Amino acid sequence: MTTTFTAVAHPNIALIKYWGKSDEELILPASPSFSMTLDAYPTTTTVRLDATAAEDSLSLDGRAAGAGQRARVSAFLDLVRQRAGRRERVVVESRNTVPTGAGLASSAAGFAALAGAASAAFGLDLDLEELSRLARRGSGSASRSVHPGFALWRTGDDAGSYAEGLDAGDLDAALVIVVLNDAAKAVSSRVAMRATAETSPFYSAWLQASNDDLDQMLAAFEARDLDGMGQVAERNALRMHASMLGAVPPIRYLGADSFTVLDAVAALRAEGLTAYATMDAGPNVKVLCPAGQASRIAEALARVVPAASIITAGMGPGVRVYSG
Ligand code: 2P0
Repeated sequence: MTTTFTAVAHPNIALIKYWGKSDEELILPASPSFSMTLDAYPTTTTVRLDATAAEDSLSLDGRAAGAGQRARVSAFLDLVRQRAGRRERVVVESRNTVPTGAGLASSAAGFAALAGAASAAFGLDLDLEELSRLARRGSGSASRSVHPGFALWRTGDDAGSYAEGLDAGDLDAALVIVVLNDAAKAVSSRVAMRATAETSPFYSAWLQASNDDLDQMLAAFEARDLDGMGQVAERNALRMHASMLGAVPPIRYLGADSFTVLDAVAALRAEGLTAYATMDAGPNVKVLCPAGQASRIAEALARVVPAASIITAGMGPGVRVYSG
């Protein structure tokens, strides 16, 4: 029997954000989120069973991972072992092409790939719903990277909270990703969303507004109305950042360059282009646009932030698992 499996997963960018949990241990979101899985920055993770090892080992890009990362991955693997009724330790090797911890969703691709490879290695035959639920326990946003294209991650209890894939039909969408700074962030999303929920007077307003934003996003998505989707996405991202700015102490991921890009995106809209910005737990800006406008938008943004690295991503595949 093969005991080595490899999985490939891609990051996703939320157009309606996940920012806050109703349950920290089960990683249940306080509000629903909606995302696009990218066709860029894949993470490839191999899991090999090692019946003789006393503990799990983890390498990231060829280097042994630190104790904190190893503990987080081992705790996740314990969930898989428990479910499979197995005890073997494993060797995990992961290669990540996205800058880790820079607000570019590295944990989403990472835990989606780990969920795929580990569940296969331990003989679990999970459908996408079950795989999404499992990936969620590693990192909330990973629940969405299981799916290709667009996904909706609903609130619920442990059984009810998973992402479902949505049919994008003939929707024409791309994201121009403006990487202003690829250094790891000072405050992790996990810590920052907890601090926002505990200390920001704007947090309850954020939850209410984001639920309303989702309804409008889904209506625009059903109508294949990219302008409508973009308007809601940009507003939702700014509302998430506004909730963090109200935390004590304030959490500020956006920098001066982020606002320079936001101004440039507004100027492109004034010229008639379909371009809307979204920002996650970092200064980088992702611009939603039709694929046919992406190169013009990327060129315009390169002129205003010449030090940035800019790539364009389209709709990507869901997690794929291979034997070996
Ligand atoms: C999102 N982010 O919806 C939001 C927007 C960052 C900003 O999901 O604690 O790394 O592991 O569940 O998934 C980042 O949060 O947090 C995130 P955990 P995760 O994409």
